[in-house]
Amino acid sequence: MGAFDYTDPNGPMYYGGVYHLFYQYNPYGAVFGNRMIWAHSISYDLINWIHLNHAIEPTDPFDINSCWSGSVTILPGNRPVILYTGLDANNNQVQNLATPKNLSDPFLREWVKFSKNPIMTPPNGIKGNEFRDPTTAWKGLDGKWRVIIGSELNNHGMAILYRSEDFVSWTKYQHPLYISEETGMWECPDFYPVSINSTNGVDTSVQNPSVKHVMKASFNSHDYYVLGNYDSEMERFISESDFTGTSLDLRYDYGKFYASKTFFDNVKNRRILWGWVNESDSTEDDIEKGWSGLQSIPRQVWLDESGKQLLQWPVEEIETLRDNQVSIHGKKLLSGAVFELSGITAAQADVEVFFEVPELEEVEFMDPTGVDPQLLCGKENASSNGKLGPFGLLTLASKDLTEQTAIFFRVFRGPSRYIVLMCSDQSRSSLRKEVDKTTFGAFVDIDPCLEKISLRSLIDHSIVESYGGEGRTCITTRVYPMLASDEGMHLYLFNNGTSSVIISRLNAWSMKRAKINGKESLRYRA
Ligand code: DQQ
Repeated sequence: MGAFDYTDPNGPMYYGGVYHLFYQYNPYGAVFGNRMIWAHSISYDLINWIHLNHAIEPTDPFDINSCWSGSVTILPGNRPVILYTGLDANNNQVQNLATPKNLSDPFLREWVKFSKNPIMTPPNGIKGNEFRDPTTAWKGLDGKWRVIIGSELNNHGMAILYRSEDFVSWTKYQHPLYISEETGMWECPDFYPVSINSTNGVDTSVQNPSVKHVMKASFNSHDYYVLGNYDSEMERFISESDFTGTSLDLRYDYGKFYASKTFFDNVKNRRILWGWVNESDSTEDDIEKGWSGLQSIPRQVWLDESGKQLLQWPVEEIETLRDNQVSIHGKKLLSGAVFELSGITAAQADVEVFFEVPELEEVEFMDPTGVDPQLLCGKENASSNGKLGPFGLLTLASKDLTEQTAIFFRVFRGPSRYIVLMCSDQSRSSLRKEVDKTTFGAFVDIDPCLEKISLRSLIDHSIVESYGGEGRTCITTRVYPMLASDEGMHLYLFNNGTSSVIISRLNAWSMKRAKINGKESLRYRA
């Protein structure tokens, strides 16, 4: 096997009965390199994949130093086009167009670069290395196309807006669609509508009173989003809050998840989100193992009923990998309990559990104002007892628990309501010293008086993707257990709080391996 680096998802789409995913890829090395390309894989079900030849590689003056991130837009007549960032011969970032050579090939194996590339170059006042990552374009009510490009000016991250009648000649609009007050350079922006009263997704061009818009930007190693309204006449996105780059912002994921991108799947009427999950080990480790970087399990994304945040859930197709199942109903986890969930493969599993917390009265008080939940999770880790919590899962654990990745909750009484904290504690995930074991954490917007506290974790050797509160808070982590071999991996439920909690319902499955190029895939074992 050669050495490969996989990073940002690019241009996801559904075309001709096939899901397509392109992604940033270095065919020459295990880590990011100076000739990144667009690799291309296809799938009928978002789970089993076939790798095709690379779609776009550096060949011309307008992309000779790399083909960086971008998006697909499907033009009327079902004609997909790629907009991507090229690093030109002077290492300036420019936007280029490519179209399929043969539209009747559902695999869209070959792509042709437009002869008049580049179609956008860094505008006056914008640095040549701060102009990248075009979004999927949308069509305004006036019939013109719009697209945004990530940039920054005087340390204000922004989305530069371009408009076009024909998708070929683009004019920069007089002002950006959005400028943030607090952030630096924006990478991989995403801008799309979500229904106010339905979990269905909508096409990127939809503009009507039944939608809100999401603006996502990647910076400070995280994917942040704000909700708001798109005023197409004024060409402004009016956000309900601004990006601050702090723990106050909404994020798709409070662990490892970056440079993500959504697309509208018109077959199942849903919007799907892909994100890049990077490594927590060192560059030297990546070179030794010969690869780095994963794509998340694709997630369906929609607006929560409250209108205040998005919800995310693994696409339903992941359930086709479920194998033998274990279930639990109404089991009490006493203070100090560590209960092994046997009967499934702990190294590769899908677990969904609902906790009931009957003893709410005496929980500790916490005023969340100014509290950074990630720091709180680091301080109050999985072994530090509270009243209600920590309780949750010990994943990828060795039999003696020397190695364990704990995903857990704590409940506090706040000034006006209960507060639920969700943590992913990597501090004991591996005996290896050189890996980053930062603990992650975030609040989950649920009231435990009214609903059970749920956790779904997708576990696969070196990755745990966790969904708290039925998709309100997501945390993805990469871990590298040493002691726990496949057979020696264990999965536990635990309660280190002084109060009991009840597992009102648990379903867990061993997961089969997905097929890559028709064969069972390699495991994500580091
Ligand atoms: N990765 C790409 C850039 C993008 C960055 C290069 C984000 O286009 O800004 O591989 O991870």
